[in-house]
Amino acid sequence: MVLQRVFRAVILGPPGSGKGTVSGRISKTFGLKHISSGDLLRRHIEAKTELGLLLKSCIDLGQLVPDDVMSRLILSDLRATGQSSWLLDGFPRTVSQAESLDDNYSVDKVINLNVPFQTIKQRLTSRWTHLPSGRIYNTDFNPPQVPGFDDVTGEALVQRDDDKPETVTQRLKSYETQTQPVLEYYRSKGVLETFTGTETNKIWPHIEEFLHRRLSYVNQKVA
Ligand code: G5P
Ligand code: MG
Repeated sequence: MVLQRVFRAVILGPPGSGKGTVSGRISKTFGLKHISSGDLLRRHIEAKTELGLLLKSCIDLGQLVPDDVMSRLILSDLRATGQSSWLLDGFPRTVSQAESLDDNYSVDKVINLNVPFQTIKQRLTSRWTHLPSGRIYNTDFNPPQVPGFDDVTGEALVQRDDDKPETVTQRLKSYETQTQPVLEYYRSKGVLETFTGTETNKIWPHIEEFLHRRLSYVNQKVA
């Protein structure tokens, strides 16, 4: 689908709810640029800068990075993408971040993945990631062709340090206290769309249909 107008969306959901997996499908099907806050932070950590060390200390504890640091990083990334359509994955995660985003951009739709916490805990311990691209695998759900190696580049996959069970528990707590209020924030603005389930393959057709309808409406309004 070729978009005739800029379309900007956010994907929300607890850790491990499938935001990265669904974002990959949305960006492939609809051509939105996928911007993941977690991938952005992990690239800073890989670069071993002073900022990277500060970020790692928050992430490894399952705590959120301070709002001012996070908003500055994401907004500068968004400015660099210019006038394109995008899908933000993992940002905003607090009401203060949502307000900074609103001060700079208008968000057309927010996709909320509502997946039970019990389902999530099992998934994260079997996740493998290709850090440079952010490609995600799972030994049960979508295993790589060769165990431990990326399908596209053949490079080694790693397990994220914050996928240890105790850190996952802390991440879920941060989600409940700090991120759930963001759902209410967007609900009151009338842009929130929630998709509930335990399997990405069952949730995905509903999201795809919703975006097809929504994006053809955007194009009709432009024509
Ligand atoms: P991240 O990197 O944004 P989280 O915690 O929000 O991390 P995460 O863990 O990346 O979210 P996800 O993207 O929602 O999860 O899920 P995913 O990777 O697609 O799927 C999880 C696993 O399940 C994968 O292995 C996938 O293959 C598998 N899977 C998917 N669907 C199915 C299915 O149907 N069945 C099965 N069996 N498996 C499936 O943030 C990390 C940290 O960075 C900081 C925080 O410290 C955060 O904890 N951070 C921020 N701090 C402040 N503000 C922000 N805005 C921040 N953003 C990041
Ligand atoms: Mg992710």
